[in-house]
Amino acid sequence: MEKTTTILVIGANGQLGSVLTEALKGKYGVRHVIASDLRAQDGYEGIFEIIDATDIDRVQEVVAKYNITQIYHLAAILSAKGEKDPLVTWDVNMKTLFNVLEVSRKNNLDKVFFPSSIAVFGEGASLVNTPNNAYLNPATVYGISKAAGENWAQYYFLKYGLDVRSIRYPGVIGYQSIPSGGTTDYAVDIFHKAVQNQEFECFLQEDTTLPMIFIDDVIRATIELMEAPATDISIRTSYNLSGTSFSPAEVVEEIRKLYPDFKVRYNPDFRQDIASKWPKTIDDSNACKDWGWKPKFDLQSITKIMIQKLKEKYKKEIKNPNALML
Ligand code: NAD
Ligand code: AKB
Repeated sequence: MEKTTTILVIGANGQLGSVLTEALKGKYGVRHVIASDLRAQDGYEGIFEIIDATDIDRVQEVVAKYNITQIYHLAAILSAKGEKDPLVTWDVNMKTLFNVLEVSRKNNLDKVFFPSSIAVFGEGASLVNTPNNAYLNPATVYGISKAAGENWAQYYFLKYGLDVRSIRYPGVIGYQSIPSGGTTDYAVDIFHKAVQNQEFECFLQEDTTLPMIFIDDVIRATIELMEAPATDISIRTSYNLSGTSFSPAEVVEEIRKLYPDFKVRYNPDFRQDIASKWPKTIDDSNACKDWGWKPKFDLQSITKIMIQKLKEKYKKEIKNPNALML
């Protein structure tokens, strides 16, 4: 008899987790997706468990309680925040991953998803059209933890046959929450400032081009990879993934088509050093070939949707000052 797919999402309150959990519930049913994070989510509709993934007993307890068959392990400390306390970042990012891999192996889980990042690359790689197998010499503790994580994912696959799948996400742009702790976060914040008619202070230089992706594309990519036949997965470290690429100056130009008076001040900080060592564009031909990846959103369409959704959000908030984020 076929097992019922039951999914545990770790880090479900975050920028990605909050949207991915809803997409998975739509696909597998509310009773078959267990959301979890360090703290409960206000008003969450569905099953939610508080899990600190550094505690392996707690991960095991929830996996056993719901007969979990797949884990999406999203919990991590991101690039900019990670530099504030490198040892804590290493500890959290690696311990949570090892706990997920060990519990998954011991409980014979069907599949595990572990997101990596463009942060695995550094100056040793060609930063234009960066190939999947480029040399990895990340300069942040976050990037080091993701590069190590990719290799551990492959190790568990080769040694134990655990079906771990991974994508190197670009910077994710979505309207559902305000990200924090990342180097690509400016590309979300800038839209919030534009629709509120506020000046935007950008922590990156205007010509810093980075790979970015719209939230709908990233959720679709994740689910498409996880649903691909195992025989199609030729990369067991992590897949490069491309959405689009742009600089702050290019987003500003696009926003000014709708808000001609939008003002920006450039005030680069330590995040500029991080961004300068990341790719500008990504070669994702392996993802295209293996599981048919094709992005749908470019800067123009992202700008249109972000502005429209955020305008609706702020209008709702003015009508009801107690309204929650979308
Ligand atoms: P986020 O910071 O918004 O969310 C991470 C969540 O993990 C938070 O809700 C946090 O409370 C939770 N968490 C942290 N420590 C935990 C622990 N010990 N146990 C349980 N939960 C814990 O991050 P995000 O942007 O949603 O990113 C999700 C994943 O995708 C991360 O692994 C990140 O590295 C990766 N990623 C994100 C981006 C991006 O642009 N957002 C890009 C590349 C990769
Ligand atoms: C960050 O900026 O840290 C993340 C990422 C690209 O991994 N958005």
